[in-house]
Amino acid sequence: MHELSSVSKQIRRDIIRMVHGASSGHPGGSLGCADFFTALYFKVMKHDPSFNMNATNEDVFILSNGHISPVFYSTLARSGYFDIKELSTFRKIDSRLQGHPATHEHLPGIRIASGSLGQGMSVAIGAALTKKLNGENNLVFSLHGDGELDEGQIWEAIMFAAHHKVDNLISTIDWNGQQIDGPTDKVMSLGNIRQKFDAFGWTTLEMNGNDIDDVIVTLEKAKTLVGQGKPIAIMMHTIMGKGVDFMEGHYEWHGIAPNDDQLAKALAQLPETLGDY
Ligand SMILES: Cc1ncc(C[n+]2csc(CCOP(=O)(O)OP(=O)(O)O)c2C)c(N)n1
Ligand SMILES: [Mg+2]
Repeated sequence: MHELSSVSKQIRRDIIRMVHGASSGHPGGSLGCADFFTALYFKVMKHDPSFNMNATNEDVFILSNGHISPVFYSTLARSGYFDIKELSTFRKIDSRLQGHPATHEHLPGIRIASGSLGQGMSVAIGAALTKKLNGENNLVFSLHGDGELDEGQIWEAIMFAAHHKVDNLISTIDWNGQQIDGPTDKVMSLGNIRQKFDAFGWTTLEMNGNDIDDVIVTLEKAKTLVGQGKPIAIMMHTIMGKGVDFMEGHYEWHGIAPNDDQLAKALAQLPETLGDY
């Protein structure tokens, strides 16, 4: 797994440089999910960087918590969807790398606009049902924030997916316990979300989202559970801001950019492994 850890290190470095370069963006959730994105795009998912919006005969990934666009854009660029140089345009006027992903910009790898929380589960279910209708065996993966679960549409979709046996869908929840204004327990307590997904009729798994080996093993295990009549949810424990000591576990880093001093301190902890953009 040595190679993959150098990918996730570079992605973390890209995230910090992109958000600093724009003086805005969301480093916390992005850093926390860097190992998940690395595992998914560099190991687990069958996908084609030449990119076709129809997504036939390949797996599909839907990012529902669109504010963590820095980790998504870096992963796509590092996987060959577009030139890594374009990462320098993040959040700039006329860039294809908008603060929240948008299909209007035609950035390869972006399949839905997201950022308005709560919608991605419904889209992922629609994509999974489409694959079934077309007789395709490929899978749909999705990612959601834990704070995002405060949205009612999510629970309607979860109920729908169980009823309609959408068993080619693997949805992951970034269970970092933080959201925009504070810890999720303080803003609106979620209780035990694994038990909630169980009660709604899903098959559930749990993993350490900052241990790339565990992420790969758990996602591969999830793949063995498809086709059994139930959608699959993975509760992913992560640390907001993972990889930068002064950001770790602090909701304040949900959506602010590091200043020049903080940039230097952060980059000192994140060595350049694959070459900066
Ligand atoms: C429909 C909707 N309501 C509110 C917001 C504002 N908002 C952006 S991110 C966020 C918190 C999301 O928390 P979580 O999904 O846990 O993300 P994390 O902070 O862990 O990255 C909120 C409330 C939004 N983007 N969309
Ligand atoms: Mg969260």
